[in-house]
Amino acid sequence: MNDAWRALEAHYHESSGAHLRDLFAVDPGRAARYRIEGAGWLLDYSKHRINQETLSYLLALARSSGLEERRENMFKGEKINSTEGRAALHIALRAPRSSVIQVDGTDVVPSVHRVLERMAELARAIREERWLGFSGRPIRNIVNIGIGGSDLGPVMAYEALRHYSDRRLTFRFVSNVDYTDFAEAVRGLRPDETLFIVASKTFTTLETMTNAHSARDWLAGSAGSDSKAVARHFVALSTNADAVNAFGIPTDQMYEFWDWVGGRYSMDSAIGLSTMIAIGPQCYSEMLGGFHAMDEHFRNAPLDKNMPVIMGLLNVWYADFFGSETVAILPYAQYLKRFPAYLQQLTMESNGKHVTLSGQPVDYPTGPIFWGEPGTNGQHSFYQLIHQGTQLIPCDFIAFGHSLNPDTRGHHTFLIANAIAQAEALAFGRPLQKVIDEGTSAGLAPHRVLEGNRPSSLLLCERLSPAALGSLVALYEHSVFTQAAVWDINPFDQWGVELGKQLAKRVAEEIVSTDKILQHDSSTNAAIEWYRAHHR
Ligand code: G6Q
Repeated sequence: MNDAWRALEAHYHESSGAHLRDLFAVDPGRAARYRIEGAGWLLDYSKHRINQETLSYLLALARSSGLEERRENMFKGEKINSTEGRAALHIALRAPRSSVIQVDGTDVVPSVHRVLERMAELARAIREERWLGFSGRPIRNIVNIGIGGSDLGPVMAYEALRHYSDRRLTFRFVSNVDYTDFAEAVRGLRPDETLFIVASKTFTTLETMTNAHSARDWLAGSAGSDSKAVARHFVALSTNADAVNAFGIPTDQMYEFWDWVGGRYSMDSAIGLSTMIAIGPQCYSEMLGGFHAMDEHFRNAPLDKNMPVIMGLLNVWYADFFGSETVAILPYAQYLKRFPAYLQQLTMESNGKHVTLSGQPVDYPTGPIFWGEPGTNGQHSFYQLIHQGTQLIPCDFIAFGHSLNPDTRGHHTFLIANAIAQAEALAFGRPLQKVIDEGTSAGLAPHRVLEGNRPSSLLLCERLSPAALGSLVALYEHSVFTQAAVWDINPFDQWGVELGKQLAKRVAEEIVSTDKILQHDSSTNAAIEWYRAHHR
């Protein structure tokens, strides 16, 4: 805890009692003051429990944590993922052809564009019906098999950009090792019209490889044992060429990426192949343009006019000083229905860390829990708790000026009116006197009071275009980075997921070999025995 932290803490104790009603009343220019534009997005953060002093303390904290230097190190390709000895260079995935970004003395930009060109060739071949299945029929169905970072980005992007997709093609996504996921995904599909994309950075992930083998069996059931015929129905997205070959996918059907692309930062690497097939190379390149525009904003805008920096610092403010444990992501756009799930991985796998970069235990809360649902659906379910519950839950409202499906009944206006109104209700509430003045009985009045003073950001954009999605994702990537810098943690590793994987392997072996003596705790032993007895 440094001086900047202590100064912010003192400021919190002095200022946190202020109500947003008063902050707005004394400052008519508040909305204009707390507003940033960049990369096609407008951030209104005036409904946060901050004043100019708060901002200066937060920015001082960011500077004292070395945010600017850390950011430069990321953009320069330094091995900032120190626990894995790797760079974290997702910004190179969307860098223009003319950029030079070096890792270990080699410019990675030409390789990025080479893979993008190969992806575009495949996307065009499928969209122009030149990629044929074993019976000579064109591919109509694309099934992405992957999990975690190799699934959440592709699913989210497909749903988000569905409006731009080639509607002749069917897209399905298989992630869970539960066979049901695979069985339902291929239900009704013709094998000779189906292409499987096996998306796995390591090509060793249990879930993905199990599903990939089931896919091969499913195809072989129709195509027979001719491995060349089967191979025509598989492409791989990976960093592990040997494992891809061993699976039987020819090298020219592998689209590579690199160890400096983290799984949850990979939706715009080769992992985005399904997205590119869906929306076409042109739209995909517009999406990359959106990512890049936000990268430039993050790298160059002054900290106090920097959207990801301000959003990241606000998360720190609530998590560490107000004790908020969660952040709600509330997109008022049905196409963004998987965006909260995507952000859960990006934020929580990145910043759910208990030690600093040097391995010391942190003595302050790190990554809050991210969750959410599209508006207006959430309003009819959990918003009650956000308005009147005992927890303080900062909210991100995301809304667009235009619908991609215009209507004549004013759906979009109702949709956006709700987003705006919810932010207003959260901030200003409904005080007791107003409730009484409205004629509510004394007994009921306390139940109808909304204390307000509940913070939110409003993120606005013209329309949900590929570029808008790219810049939105990059905005959160860099906000996560900002928080990690302040907390002095590594947002690019995920050691916490290892133990469960190892134990699952051991348990699976013990279930199969029933003669093995169980040496876990009594509860784990009992669960294994229960399954051995029931799964016969
Ligand atoms: C993401 C994580 C993790 C990873 C999956 C899939 O940052 O590393 O979610 O993406 O475990 O890994 P593979 O792509 O190697 O199959």
